Amino acid sequence: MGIVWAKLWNLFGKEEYKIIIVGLDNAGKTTILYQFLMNEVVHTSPTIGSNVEEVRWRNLHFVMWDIGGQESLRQAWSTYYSSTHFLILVVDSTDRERLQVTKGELHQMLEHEDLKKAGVLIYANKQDVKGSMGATEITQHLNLTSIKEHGWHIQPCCALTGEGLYQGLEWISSQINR
Ligand SMILES: Nc1nc2c(ncn2[C@@H]2O[C@H](COP(=O)(O)OP(=O)(O)OP(=O)(O)O)[C@@H](O)[C@H]2O)c(=O)[nH]1
Ligand SMILES: [Mg+2]
Repeated sequence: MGIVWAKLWNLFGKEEYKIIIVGLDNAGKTTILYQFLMNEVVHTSPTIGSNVEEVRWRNLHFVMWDIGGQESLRQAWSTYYSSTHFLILVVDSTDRERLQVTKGELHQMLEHEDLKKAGVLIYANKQDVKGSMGATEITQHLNLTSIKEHGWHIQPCCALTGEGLYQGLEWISSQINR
């Protein structure tokens, strides 16, 4: 009975999945959050602190935390980690110079006790910009193949058009239904 109940509970979207959206400032995190919420591009300014929204998609119910990425705010990221099911790392694919900084932040996060069980979705955002890096290049620079303790997936996207965003959620859904 317990299992049947749990499946029904899931079917009706009662279970909440906590997602934290991190990445350097200007990566497009807030733009992505509000694309999920409203299917539109909102005008953003740099996030100080965080935004949190409930996003329902199919039968899934997500609580998404979009956390400010400026350098001075990054040390506070860890206060958001507890009970996180998925980590979304947003990369500005035009920002070659700071990819090493992102790499450092990512690998440090993955060491954190509270994120031990979290799946990791990397959005290679801003694919609309000519000359932006593709998924293969970003995979290499972030050394994603060294991640063995977490399920991970990289998804190219453009937050302005929404292209690729739901393919990312498809991957999250596949991890939940495994
Ligand atoms: N060309 C292009 N611009 C984008 C894309 N996604 C976001 N932007 C722009 O990038 C800028 C920063 O986007 P935000 O969503 O505010 O970035 P953020 O990651 O939330 O930044 P912080 O809150 O400072 O951490 C805005 O001007 C967005 O319109 C994209 O896919 N393509
Ligand atoms: Mg923001």
